[in-house]
Order: sequence, then C-alpha cells, then structure tokens
Amino acid sequence: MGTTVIKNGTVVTADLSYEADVLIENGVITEIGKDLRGDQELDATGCYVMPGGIDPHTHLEMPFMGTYSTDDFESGTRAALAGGTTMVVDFALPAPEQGLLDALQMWDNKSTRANCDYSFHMAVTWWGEQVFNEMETVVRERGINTFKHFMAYKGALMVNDDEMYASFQRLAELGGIAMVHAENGDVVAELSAKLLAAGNTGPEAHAYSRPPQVEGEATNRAIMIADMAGVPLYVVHTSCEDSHEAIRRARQLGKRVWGEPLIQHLTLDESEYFNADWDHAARRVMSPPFRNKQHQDSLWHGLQSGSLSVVATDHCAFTTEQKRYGVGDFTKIPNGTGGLEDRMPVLWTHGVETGRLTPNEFVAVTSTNIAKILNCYPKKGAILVGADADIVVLDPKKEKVISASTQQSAIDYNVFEGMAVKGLPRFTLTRGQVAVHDGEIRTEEGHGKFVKRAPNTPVNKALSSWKELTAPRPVKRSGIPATGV
Ligand code: DUC
Ligand code: ZN
Ligand code: ZN
Ligand code: ZN
Repeated sequence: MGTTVIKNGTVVTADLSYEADVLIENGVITEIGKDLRGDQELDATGCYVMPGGIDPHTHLEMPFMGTYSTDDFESGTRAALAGGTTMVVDFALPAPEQGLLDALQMWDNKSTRANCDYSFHMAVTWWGEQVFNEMETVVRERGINTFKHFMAYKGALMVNDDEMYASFQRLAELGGIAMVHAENGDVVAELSAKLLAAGNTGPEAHAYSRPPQVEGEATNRAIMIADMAGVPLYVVHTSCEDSHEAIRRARQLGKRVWGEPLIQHLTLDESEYFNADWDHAARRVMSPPFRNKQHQDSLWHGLQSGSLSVVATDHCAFTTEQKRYGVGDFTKIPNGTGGLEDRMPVLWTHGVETGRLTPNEFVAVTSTNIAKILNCYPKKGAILVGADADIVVLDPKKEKVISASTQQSAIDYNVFEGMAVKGLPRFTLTRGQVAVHDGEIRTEEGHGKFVKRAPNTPVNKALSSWKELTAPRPVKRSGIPATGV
C-alpha cells in the first residue's frame, strides 16, 4: 500500500480547526502539515477533514422478538461508511443461561464480514456464578470494558435490581463501565397489558406503554445503584427530559455518568405514531419511543451544555414484513429503527447548519467523546500522528434527500425518508482505505478489525463520594437492652 495524502482541506477536531494536509501510511496518520505529497492524492478543497464517526450503539443481525434484525455486519457497516461513520460498537447478547464467552463467539463469527472497524459491548442478561467468572476474561483477555443491562423487556432480557447491583459491583472491581437501557420493565409490562385489554392494539399504544416517567424512574434508579456499587455509568438512548434531568444532576454532583441521545429522538417526534398508515407508525416503533418537542429541546440543550455526551443510533433495522408480526398486538412489533447511514448528515443539518452545534462540537459528540469513554482514543476519534486513518472528508455544500431507494441498509424504508440533508462525505476512509468517494461505494467485506479496549481505570478511580457507604464501622455499645417483658 502506497502513501495517501488528503490535500487542501480544513482539519476539524474536537478542539481545533486549521488548514492542513494529512499524510497516511499503512492505515495510520504519519504527518499533518503543509504541502505534503503522497502516491495517491485526495482533494479536500472546501471540505472538513474530521475523525470518522463512531456509532457506539448498534444491533446487527441480532436475535430479538422472534426474529433477527435485518442489517448484518456487512450491510450495516457499508451503511455506516456511506454516511461517514468508520467504527461501530455492537452489543453481544447472551441468550438466557448462555455464557458470555459463548455469546462472544457468535458475535466473532458474524463480525468477520465487517467493512469497517468495530468493537463490542457485552450484555448481562442474567446473573450467576458463570457470568461473574467470565466477566474477568471478557475484560482482561477479550478487551471489552463495557457491560449493558436491560432494565426493560421483562421475561426476556431484563435483569432485576439485585442482579444489576451484583453485576455493577463486579464491574467496579474489574475497572469496567456499566451501561443501562433505562426503562422500568415492570411498569411497561403492566401498562402494555392494560392497553391491550382496553383494545389499544395499534403502534401508537407502544408510545403510551413507555411514557417518559418509566425512563426517568429507571435512570434515577440506575444512577443510585451505580453510586452504591462505585462504578461509572453510561445511559444508552436518553430520550427525554426525565432521564436527562437525572443525568445532569448526577454529573453536577461529580458522578461519572454519561447520556447518549439518538439522532432519531433529536429529530423525529411522537406524531409519527399517529400517522393513519399502520406501516408508517410501526416502522418507527422503538424503545424508548419518539417523544414530543419539549423533550427534543431538552436533548439538544444537553448536547450544547455538555450534560449529554454522545449521539448514537441504536441501529436495529427490521423490514416492513417483520414489523407486521405485530398487526393486532403492538407488543409483537419488533422494536427498532435504522440510522447508521443518516446519523452524521442529519446531525450536521439539524445541529451545525442550524447553529446549535459548532463543527468542533459535532466531532466531539459523533466521535471523540465516545472514543475517550470507551478507551480507544486516540487510536480512534482523533486526527493526530499515530491515530488510525479513519477519516471523513465532509463537504458542507453537498446535499441530498434521504430515500430508501438509494440507501445501503437492507431494509425497505427509511425513517428519515424525504428529509433534505446538507453535509455529506466526499470521502470516507477506513484505516487509510477509501471506502466512499462522492457516493460511490468501494467497501471491502472483511476489512474491519476488532478494536480491543482495556479497562478505563483512571475514570473508575475518579468516582465521587459513596465509597464510605460500603465501609461500615461497628459501633461499640456498653449495654444491650433486655428483650421481651
Ligand atoms: N430498543 C430498540 O428499539 N431496539 C433494540 C433494543 C432496544 O432497546
Ligand atoms: Zn435499549
Ligand atoms: Zn439498543
Ligand atoms: Zn482491507
């Protein structure tokens, strides 16, 4: 492989914007400066040269709700690259009673088809000695330091508070980070049963069954349990003020808690569920559901103020045919929406073009912040000498209208259909290799490599105050009162 130089662009990182060329050798950035030459020269005139996006929340080919999500590691990472995302982090999900290492083996097998680099989070879907023991191997040998807990999906993926507390304590010992899908699964189950019994079977009932309160309650609970266990906490798909408020408060108190809004929740609202077309509404069923404008404003304010840290997708794509499993019973509509290809352009359009975010803040929330949290910075999330050349050359003048007819995702619709976006990749590079050039896709199946992530121990050591709670002091008493009469 010869050298490549990205010429005449403006380098935009989370800290700085400056004009420079970027030289790449063997997949790594080797020089940043003026008038650099390479065997291959990519013209970035008028463009921003940014760290490729990292989407830390995908479900590719995931067994879920009686089926499998349709985008796999091939189509999913192709979609990612088309939109300027160069790394995805997928959730390895053990079936009930399945060991963590067994589940990881399944994810290893699926991910050999990836077009871009990837990593895994481990899900803890049940608790027992085997999980306790295997967690150490997952962290120390497999390079996975993040473990997700579902507080919803009762009877399937959900873990109870005792299991969550045990797992969080184990993670604190190992230097890991706890993640939660924060919705009160008991209340969701009750509300769902009640709605169905009253004849509310359509997709709009999905939103009624998961109001913001179930998310706010679970987020507060997870934060307090994480405090008591002494573990950092990452709250996935923060969709509403109720959850954001809890995260904001925790951060102000010095707790290591992060919130992750999705591009869908930032730009699409609950009115989608009241569309007269059943398919339209069902295609947008995901958990948590879309919210109203006040909640959307709260999420934008969180990104602007820094109380929310990362924009992700929860990409979990089901076809219309799969969504129709839920005709007559909204609880059977497979939960999930796509967004891998659209996250960067939609956020640029609704965030940067509107003046809500600076280009540097855009880089922070799409790439750099999560690289630091997940402990793969500056290999990923950086334009620095020595960093992987995962780069998006974003042309702020390039426009398109989002359409399922031109997307890379394997499903037959797009929740952003018809949205005009501005700010598209002129080039996307994965470890120095051009995967996208002006909409032309040149991905290479199997090019993607697994990114190992060691425990983020400085973060675990910087936790605030609760430790005292777990160190009881016996009290010496002189007399013990007599009992009985
Ligand atoms: N929510 C979804 O909508 N899909 C996958 C899992 C989840 O938590
Ligand atoms: Zn979730
Ligand atoms: Zn998810
Ligand atoms: Zn390759």
